[in-house]
Amino acid sequence: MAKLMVLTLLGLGLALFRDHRSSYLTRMNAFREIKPVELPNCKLVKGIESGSEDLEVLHNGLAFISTGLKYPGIKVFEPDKPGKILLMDLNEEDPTVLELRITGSNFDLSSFNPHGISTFTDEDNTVYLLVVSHPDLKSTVELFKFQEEEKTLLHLKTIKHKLLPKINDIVAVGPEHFYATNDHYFVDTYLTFWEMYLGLAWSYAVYYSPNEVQVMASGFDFANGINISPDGKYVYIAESMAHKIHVYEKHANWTLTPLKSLDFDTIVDNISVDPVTGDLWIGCHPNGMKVFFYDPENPPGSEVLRIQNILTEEPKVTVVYADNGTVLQASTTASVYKGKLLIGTVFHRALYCEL
Ligand SMILES: *[C@@H]1O[C@H](CO)[C@@H](O)[C@H](O)[C@H]1NC(C)=O
Ligand SMILES: *[C@@H]1O[C@H](CO)[C@@H](O)[C@H](O)[C@H]1NC(C)=O
Ligand SMILES: *[C@@H]1O[C@H](CO)[C@@H](O)[C@H](O)[C@H]1NC(C)=O
Ligand SMILES: [Ca+2]
Ligand SMILES: [Ca+2]
Repeated sequence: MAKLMVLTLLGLGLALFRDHRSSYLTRMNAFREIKPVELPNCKLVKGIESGSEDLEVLHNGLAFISTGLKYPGIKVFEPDKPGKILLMDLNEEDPTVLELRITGSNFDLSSFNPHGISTFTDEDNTVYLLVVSHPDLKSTVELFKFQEEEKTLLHLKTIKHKLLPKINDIVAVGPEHFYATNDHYFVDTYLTFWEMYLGLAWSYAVYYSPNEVQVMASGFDFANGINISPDGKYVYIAESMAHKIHVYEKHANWTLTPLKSLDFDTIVDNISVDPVTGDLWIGCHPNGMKVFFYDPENPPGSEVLRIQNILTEEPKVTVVYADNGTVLQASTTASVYKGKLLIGTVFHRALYCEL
């Protein structure tokens, strides 16, 4: 309640300042134009037209893709269709997607609204898929067991918590254990708009386990993608509106200590980590205004960054792919598997390219 008061007062105060508008546009990266960077042999993934907000590739080349996100303020091409989880086998020559059937008696498919996803593989090779969902614009984490033979997802449980009010992405560190980002402090669409417009930076990251839930990092201007290094020692968080990637040292008690931050000229979204090299692959929105105020005549572009040697003094950042929206609009995520790159988008297609 105190924060609500502060917000109202701040809103009234700051609305008077013209400067605020310009800082808002800077945070949105509203002036950024795209210089195309192409990759050879790109193919659109058949069967994905309305988004692939997040994807995750298992060690064996099976990729899970979440599609059909409905998020306030963001364009939706198929508002009446519930979201789905798709499976794609990247070992195939010309991979196609297959919808994973969801089983389990207590799961309401009609309100499934999948956002960030993450997997956890147990010692006995059981694959758990954790999916952030927004049924009726609330936030839950849905826990599934992947049944590869049957190509189904068995729903095991729904996780909700007051410290998980507005989840964007998660990274699983156990079957029911994860770090999650809340992209805003408020849940209400009107209040989140003001929170974002004013740049309050009240977004935060949480560690969740069945017996302990704790805020581990806070003060973000839209915390978005979160991921972990292959050795499990470092956690990465994308701060979208500040255009930063933060690196944290992760301790045995799950607390995080800030180590360093990298600045970019783009709105960083989901972070994927190459399990072999440890490189970060980041889906980015070059210009946030074009994502939030969608105009088909002037669509948002896409950009994929690769960061090598992030822990050293001189990380190497490469723009691997960039498009003005003709091919791919609003990229959120990018993952590599055996020399190929799979790129997902908020509400548009998915692209599969050779590197
Ligand atoms: C997005 O982030 C998750 C961490 O929650 C990561 O595991 C996943 O690989 C990322 N998706 C891609 C492919 O960028
Ligand atoms: C967690 O571990 C770190 C590093 O060992 C330590 O500095 C910190 O005090 C611990 N925090 C808690 C809450 O136990
Ligand atoms: C994007 O680039 C393509 C080719 O590079 C060009 O034909 C097209 O007009 C551009 N579109 C926009 C919206 O700038
Ligand atoms: Ca994710
Ligand atoms: Ca995201």
